[in-house]
Amino acid sequence: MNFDMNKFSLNGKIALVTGASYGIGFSLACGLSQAGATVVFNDINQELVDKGIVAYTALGINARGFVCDVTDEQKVNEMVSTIEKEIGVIDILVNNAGIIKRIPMCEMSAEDFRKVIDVDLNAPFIVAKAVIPSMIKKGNGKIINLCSMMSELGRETVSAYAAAKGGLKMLTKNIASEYGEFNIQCNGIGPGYIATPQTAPLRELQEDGSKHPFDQFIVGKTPAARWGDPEDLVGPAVFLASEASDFVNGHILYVDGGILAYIGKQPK
Ligand code: NAP
Ligand code: GCO
Repeated sequence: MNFDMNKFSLNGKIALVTGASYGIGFSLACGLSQAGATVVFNDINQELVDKGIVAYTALGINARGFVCDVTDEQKVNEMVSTIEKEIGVIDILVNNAGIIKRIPMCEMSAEDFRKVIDVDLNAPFIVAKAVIPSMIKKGNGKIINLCSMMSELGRETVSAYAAAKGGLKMLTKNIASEYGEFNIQCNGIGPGYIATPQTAPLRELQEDGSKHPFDQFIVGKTPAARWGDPEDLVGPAVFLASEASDFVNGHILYVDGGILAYIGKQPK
């Protein structure tokens, strides 16, 4: 056996990362680019896309950005067909765009609940549906869905997010089941608690300068004893985007510093 290490390379591949002006999406797109891929991203408004372009350019990455709300099926279809015409068929889709609303369930409006489901579950369906036909014609494709600890666990205030991310885990397995025969692999990355703007409210310092109680709670729950960094997700994403993972399908790769393996600190 002589394993070809070039299977980890993304040279010649085109990757679309949704919601990737900053945060996890930005880091993943940078990693895919550093592994050889041409990167395309979208975000919800022009200001964010411009901010993303400046950040990519500063790293020497020539990324093309689109304004596109991933919940809008017509806009998504238009964006995908423009990418296919002007850049090429999308080989790698990373469904990263997501939102969270932290509201106790009985105080949450049905409208807020639907909004979270729309962005975190319906949108990955819409974007995947838009890219799969050309992947089938081309004979290969990789879809990576950003799942969560909440694909497995619940906690106070995140009912809609947990429902969406649990659903996204099953959408991942279903895409793998339905399109695996066309050499399309659909896997999830389940990040642990990662320091990004989305989790900033959980890490704010208290008035007396002490750490937020949730911050201390997460560090205690994580065998690695720290928050994750978006960079921690890059290696797993490059692997799942590359030919090295061609027989990995419908898997959720938890990148959580060990949270899901851990029963919690034992009393002293
Ligand atoms: P983030 O900092 O909030 O970034 C999410 C990005 O998605 C933002 O640029 C956001 O734009 C964009 N977005 C939101 N709604 C959109 C829409 N309808 N269309 C297009 N773009 C949209 O989040 P993050 O922490 O980087 O998380 C990225 C993904 O990883 C999410 O799916 C999240 O649920 C998941 N995740 C995060 C963590 C964590 O600990 N941070 C852990 C597990 C999973 P706006 O700025 O306008 O909202
Ligand atoms: C929360 C957090 C989480 C994380 C992440 C965990 O309020 O509990 O925001 O849900 O962002 O998804 O994996």
